[in-house]
Amino acid sequence: AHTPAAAPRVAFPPGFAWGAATAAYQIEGAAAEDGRTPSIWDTFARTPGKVLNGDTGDVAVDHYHRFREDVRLMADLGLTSYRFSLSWPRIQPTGRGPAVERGLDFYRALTDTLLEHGISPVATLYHWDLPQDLEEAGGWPVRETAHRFAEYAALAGAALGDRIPVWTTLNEPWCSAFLGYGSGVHAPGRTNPADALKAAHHLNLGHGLAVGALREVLPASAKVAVSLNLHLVRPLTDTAADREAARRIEAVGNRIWTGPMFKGGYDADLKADTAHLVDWDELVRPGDEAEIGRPIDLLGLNYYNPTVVSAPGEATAESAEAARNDGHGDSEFSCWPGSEDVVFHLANDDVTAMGWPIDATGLSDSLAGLHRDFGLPLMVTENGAAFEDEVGPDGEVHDPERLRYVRLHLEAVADAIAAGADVRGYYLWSFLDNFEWAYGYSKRFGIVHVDYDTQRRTPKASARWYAEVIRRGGLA
Ligand code: PNW
Repeated sequence: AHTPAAAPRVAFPPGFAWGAATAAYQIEGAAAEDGRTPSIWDTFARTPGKVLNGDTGDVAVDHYHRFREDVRLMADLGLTSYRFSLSWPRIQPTGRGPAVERGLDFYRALTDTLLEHGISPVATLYHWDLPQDLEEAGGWPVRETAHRFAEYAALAGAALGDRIPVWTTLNEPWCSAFLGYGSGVHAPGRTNPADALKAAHHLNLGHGLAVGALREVLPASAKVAVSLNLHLVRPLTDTAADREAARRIEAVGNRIWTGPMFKGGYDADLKADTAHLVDWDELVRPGDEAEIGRPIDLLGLNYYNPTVVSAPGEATAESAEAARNDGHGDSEFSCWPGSEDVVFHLANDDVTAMGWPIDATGLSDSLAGLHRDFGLPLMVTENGAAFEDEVGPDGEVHDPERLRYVRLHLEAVADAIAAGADVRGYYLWSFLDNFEWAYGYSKRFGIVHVDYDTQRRTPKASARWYAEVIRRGGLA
């Protein structure tokens, strides 16, 4: 039995969800089992040159077969909630037609195991794995895909709604639209700014239609949410030109989602900035913005680092590096349609293994801003850091940098709560080391180390520290 923990110095509200997060393609493996067909990420990863070292999610960390062990580890750490994603091609392989029972059975078994251990499941419907057949029919730039997504949401909600109390529609639609169809560093790897903007609208529409579909099949007590990687944008200087650069990036980075979801529609400045690329009056049909604006219960924020921008000008080696680290990846194509010439800067040079600057004030500022602008209950659905961890000779993984990163960001969450934001939970990215998209297995975000040869799991020092935070209900 545990001795009662001393009162925490930085306390969190009762019922605060202490979580960790993953996504299907990054951990499950079993890419061709039980009726699962390829998604755009299978196709992309199997295309030479797209993912570092030719890595794929074919096996990943074999969570599909090891979920019982993984849930036991979560329980050992005392997690009260777990955020994962449902693989669309496991549930509805072609993106059309009835659900596959064997696919649903995996998520029934996973959620049963979570619930047996007192861990509350949070399911994401779409963490980037579009069925390849739907990409071949045009993908997200095509309006029909939004309707297909809502149908899949209804199937999943009807089958699993009795056991999953919190549902999120999309994870980071900014990445799906602008890395997937703009810069091309994510699947499907297309590079057309007009298509990227069309994808953005159809992701929004898919979200709204899915919220409607979920409300019809979920129990009244279920909560519906979305996870957005909203950029905390800061102008490099206070000049009008730099503030204008920040306005442009906020428009196409953030307000393109939050405008129609929470404020009734797309802002005029966003449409003006991109009018040379798409005809918004043709793209957005009457009723679309109302559909996208269906009320949701919680807003999920994924936060890693702030974004510093300045007016178009001479790009430097430093700004090229900053641009890469803001998602441009290794691409000559921009992920900022209509604002390609804005210059990016690193907020500071205290960086993670991704090269992402560590600045937790961006998280408290983001949460405070979202609370002020939208007044919704919030969750931090992702926050965490990659570092170059190694298993030491003592068999332990010492990761003081990750521990420090998480501590700073939990303090920032507490600051936002103290300032009045209604933050309901925190999901550390990630529970396990996993397939880090274009970086393959080269970047480790887990609080649990995975040996990719043996699939052996080893909780890192940061995991043991997080367990202690959870036991105390806050920071010592
Ligand atoms: C998020 N960017 O991805 C995802 O939701 C996770 O699946 C991922 O593993 C995690 O963050 C860490 O990368 C992002 O370049 C990928 O701006 C790229 C960017 C942002 C988020």
